[in-house]
Amino acid sequence: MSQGKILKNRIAERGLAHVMAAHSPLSARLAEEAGFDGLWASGFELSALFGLADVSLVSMTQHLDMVRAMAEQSSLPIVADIDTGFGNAINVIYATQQYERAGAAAVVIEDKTFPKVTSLVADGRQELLRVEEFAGKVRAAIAARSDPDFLIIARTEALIAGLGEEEALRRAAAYEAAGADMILVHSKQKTPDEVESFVRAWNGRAPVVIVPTAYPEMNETRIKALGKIAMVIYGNHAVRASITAMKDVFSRILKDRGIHNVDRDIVSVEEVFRLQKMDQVKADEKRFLA
Ligand code: SPV
Ligand code: MG
Repeated sequence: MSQGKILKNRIAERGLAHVMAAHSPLSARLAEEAGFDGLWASGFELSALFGLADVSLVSMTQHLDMVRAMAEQSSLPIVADIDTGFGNAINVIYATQQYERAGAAAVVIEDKTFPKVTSLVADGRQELLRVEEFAGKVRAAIAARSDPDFLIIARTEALIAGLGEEEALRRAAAYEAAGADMILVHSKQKTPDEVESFVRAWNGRAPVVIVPTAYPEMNETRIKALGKIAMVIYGNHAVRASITAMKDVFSRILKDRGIHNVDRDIVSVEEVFRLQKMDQVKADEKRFLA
């Protein structure tokens, strides 16, 4: 069964897919063990991993390599964040083919101009493409996929750009008409109201995807009460959790002048061996090393 079909089935079974951000094969495996339904190959997280701002600096090849590596280590469906599609509709064709081959289940393409500026930053320069041009990119992605279950998710940044609900709805309808399987609507308001209002007003057939980073009170109960939302993406919680943990442990080691206190609070080396599948290496040694 294709990855796209697996993701569609999960949504059909559970009503709502919980998708966790990942920036490495290790974080992908941890998300899978925790029980998430899918992985968000986040551009923000991978940029942060390189110490870079999320402004189209990480190349498609770098992101694609990471998606491939995550697909090798986790069986969860991957929703690939391909930003603007790395250029125009021609770039989108190539990107869609590459991400499908890399083992992703879906791509999310956003209607900003290239190079993009990260969505949640205060006073970010948010420029949107003309609706017709972005609809062409959606059509290009649909035409480029080989598996009809590979999901093309169109993301509108109309609310992020401050253009209001009417413009967000107009864009979502145009992208649905262009063939998008789902509509991701992003918001940086601190409360769920803006997105809740959009979802209530949305009368398209395409399910909605949300990334409630800025409005964390949007929990499963609220999402399910709204209906129409098929997927919730926890957009940057892997990298933020790692930063919290590393900051804490690093500062304690220096404060304690040693590792004696932190040792009991961090995972054991044996746990890392488990995640690295060291048992398999030992078994293979027994079998194959003469
Ligand atoms: C990402 O995680 O890269 C996203 C979500 O696109 S956000 O950073 O909130 O725009
Ligand atoms: Mg992104």
